[in-house]
Amino acid sequence: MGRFWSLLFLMVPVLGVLCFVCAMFDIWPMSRGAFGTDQWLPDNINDHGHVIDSLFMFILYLTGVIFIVTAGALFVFMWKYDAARNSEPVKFTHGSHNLEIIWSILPAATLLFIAIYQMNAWADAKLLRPKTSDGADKPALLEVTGRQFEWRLRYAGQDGVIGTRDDVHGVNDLHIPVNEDVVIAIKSQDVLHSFFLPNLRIKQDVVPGMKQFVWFRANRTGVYDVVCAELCGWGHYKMRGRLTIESRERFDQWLAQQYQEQELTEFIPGSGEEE
Ligand SMILES: [Cu+2]
Repeated sequence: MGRFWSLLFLMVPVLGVLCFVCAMFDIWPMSRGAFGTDQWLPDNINDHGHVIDSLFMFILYLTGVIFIVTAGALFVFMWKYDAARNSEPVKFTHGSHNLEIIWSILPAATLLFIAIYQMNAWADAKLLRPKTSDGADKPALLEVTGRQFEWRLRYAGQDGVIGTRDDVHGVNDLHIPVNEDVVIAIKSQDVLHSFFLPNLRIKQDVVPGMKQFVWFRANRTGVYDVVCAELCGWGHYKMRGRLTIESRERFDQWLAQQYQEQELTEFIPGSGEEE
């Protein structure tokens, strides 16, 4: 019976690794093409996206190797020390100081290495905010507010300042100009959300009481997903929007049109329309 269990446990790394390989190289035997061409990472359309992707792959390979080694060792020990075939009773020891030191230092050194290795990626995503021509921080094109269960958008409008009379408001319909550094201010109105633009490799927790900034440079036009990546309540699954990346001209047209439509229904105090 012990042999059965050791073989069953061996199936975990074998099937696990097989699934990864099939997904990465798109070689599912039965469903080829059924999920689109690539079943691994979504298309990267951010100039800086490859930094995140290579970091992801590096950590995946590292943890993959450790997973295969530990799962393989588990199999070998279960196979070799099967109780049905070993009449000698088990001997217990009080452990080994050397082993303890080795398996504490190895993971610590690995984590330290990853922490140093990813510093440029972190700086790129969190510290080096795009600048304007005079060296100041580039202002946000819009502000995104997460709330259960939608993304509220507020574009700066003509004056380029958020929080003024000409702001353009929207919900879940995010438009961004292509080939430009774009800064977005994000905040939450209620609980923890996570602002996730998979194709731009942007994912940032949105924390109540905190205003944060994300930035990217999209290099391809098209329609993509905006997703919430934090389990934020019963309606979390439907907290998604649409990201349209378009040329600067089309973006300006769209924004002007949104503004006009918004003005049509604007309540103007003192105009007598309230009666
Ligand atoms: Cu959410």
